[in-house]
Amino acid sequence: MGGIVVISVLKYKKLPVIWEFMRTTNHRKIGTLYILFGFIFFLRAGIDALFIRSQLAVPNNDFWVFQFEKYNEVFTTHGTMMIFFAATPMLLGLMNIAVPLQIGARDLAFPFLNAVGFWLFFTGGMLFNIAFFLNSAPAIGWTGYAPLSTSLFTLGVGSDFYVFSLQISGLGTIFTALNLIVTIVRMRAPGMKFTRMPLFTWATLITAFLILVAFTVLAIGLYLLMFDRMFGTKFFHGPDGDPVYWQHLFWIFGHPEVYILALPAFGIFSDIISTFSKKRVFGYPAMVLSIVLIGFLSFMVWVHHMFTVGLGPVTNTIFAITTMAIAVPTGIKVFNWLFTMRGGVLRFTTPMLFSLGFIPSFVMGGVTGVMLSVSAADFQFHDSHFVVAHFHYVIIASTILGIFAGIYYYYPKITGFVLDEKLGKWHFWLFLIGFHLTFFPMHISGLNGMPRRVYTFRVGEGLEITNLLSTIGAFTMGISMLFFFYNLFKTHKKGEKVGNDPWDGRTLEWTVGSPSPEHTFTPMPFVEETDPFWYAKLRRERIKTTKEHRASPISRDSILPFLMTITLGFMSFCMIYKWYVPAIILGAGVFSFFVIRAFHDERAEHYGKEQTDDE
Ligand code: HEM
Ligand SMILES: [Cu+2]
Repeated sequence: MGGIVVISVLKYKKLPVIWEFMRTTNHRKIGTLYILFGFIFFLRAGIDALFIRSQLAVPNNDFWVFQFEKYNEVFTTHGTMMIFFAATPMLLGLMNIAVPLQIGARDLAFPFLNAVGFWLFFTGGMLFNIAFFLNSAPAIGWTGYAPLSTSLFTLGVGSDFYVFSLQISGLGTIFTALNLIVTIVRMRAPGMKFTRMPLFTWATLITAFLILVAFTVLAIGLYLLMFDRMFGTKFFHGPDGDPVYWQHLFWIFGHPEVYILALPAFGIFSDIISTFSKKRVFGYPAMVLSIVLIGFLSFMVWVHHMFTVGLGPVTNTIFAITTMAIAVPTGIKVFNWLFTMRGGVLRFTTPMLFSLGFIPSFVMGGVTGVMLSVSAADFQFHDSHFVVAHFHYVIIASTILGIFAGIYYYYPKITGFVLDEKLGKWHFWLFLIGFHLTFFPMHISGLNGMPRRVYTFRVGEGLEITNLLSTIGAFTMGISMLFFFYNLFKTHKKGEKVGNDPWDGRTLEWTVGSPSPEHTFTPMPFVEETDPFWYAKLRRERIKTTKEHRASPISRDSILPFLMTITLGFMSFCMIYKWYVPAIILGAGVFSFFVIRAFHDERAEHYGKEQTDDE
């Protein structure tokens, strides 16, 4: 993969473009980078999934090297990469691209910080991937359960790679969340009240708050684990430590994390379903309220991951009830999506198909979720493939279908091209069919006793057919991705650019050029209702604008974010191998970049000009 990139870069002499993207602080370009690298990591984790499924295709299988300890490494890499380095960043990318445009802002509130956030994710992702090439991939599951993850049981550096790469990329995620909160609260166009904000922006706002709390808890957990592993503390093992403490910290982060993945997708679906039904979203206040409620409840349910730990029936019952409660706001949203389509003028474009595929698939994941929330029943389901089926139904139906819907929908805003619809439909149908074929049989394997995280099964356990079907389904999903690649290739080859508004959109992002220019919204739009662009078009008017000026963020190129984070990456690498002297030197380097930044403002030469016009 890297080789192909390097060769094509050298061949087409794209070095100036790379240099440009390394220094950019523009929200569209950073969003593009997020999606690009998130996607590369998605492929890597997807290939891991195919290795897992190849090993599990038939009983007593001995596929290449992917058994025993290697199997542990593969599913750990798969899970960790999918959650932290594929799903989360691709969503952050879509937010970066769409949110400023949806609210009529020029950029995120802190463009420099935005670049730092992206490069932290990039550095974390690279660090995690390097482990594989040093034959030190972590093998502790994406949950890093103690005491397995402590130095008592994993002596090698694999678990340290897990700790440091998640710590670094998590920091970037926190920065970006802060940035999004300030942007949405402070940078909205005049008249865009909270009650007029598009739902993707609403979902982003709530998600950003979840990130702020959840990723902070993760950071604390990872620090403690780092101390346990490197400096001999005993938070999670030994007579005074407790592995259950890790589980609490991890799941206080981990459960909200699944909503950090789901809520933005809900927002994307709401906007898309409304656009392609030519109707306002049904029950806007209920939609917003249910996002808020889901966000709040997501912090009240973490113990449903720990029903079998032995916290007692009272605790289990309380958390069973709070878990079931989440079904209520989720159900409200499902009905509102259906009512939005009712009586609408439907257009079955690719983004719409991905949104429609989401609804029944997600409901199926929700149903098994309610089953799992019954704490007594969970003793049967726990750590079986039933759980694997459940969470893939939820995550893939919401996050992954949402990301694809978002990529097809916003592709014109990113590149100026609309992706080919016919190939898009092939991609959608093969992906959806492959998805159900992979994961539906896993419910049955799970109920038949197939444990999670175990690399094989025997003949005559009633697991042969379901596993074979799952493997065929997984490869069908793999094949569907080839249609996506061909689509990218063909679309760019054909090279037909589109105008501002290829989908007949409703919100402000469709009033600016495709791809979105670096300087938008001068003069500033003035918003008087939800879906302002749509109603302006109905009245055959232009969007109202205002002469007033308002301080707006200025994005200016700077290589500092890249240097800071790469140095931090090298420092972490030295820490992992306990090379403390170079680590301290590199740490001083990171600090000095902060000092340079404090005394140097890349926007300096621009001050005073900003109010003029064309900029
Ligand atoms: C694209 C097709 C995918 C396939 C075929 C697939 C397959 C699998 C399988 C078979 C396992 C169980 C491994 C085991 O317990 O031994 C697994 C685990 C997991 N998958 Fe996926 N998966 C896919 C996509 C995803 C996506 C998109 C995400 C999240 C965004 C994801 C997140 C996870 C997580 C968190 C685990 C748990 C890993 C662990 O136990 O440490 N997967 N996957
Ligand atoms: Cu949960």
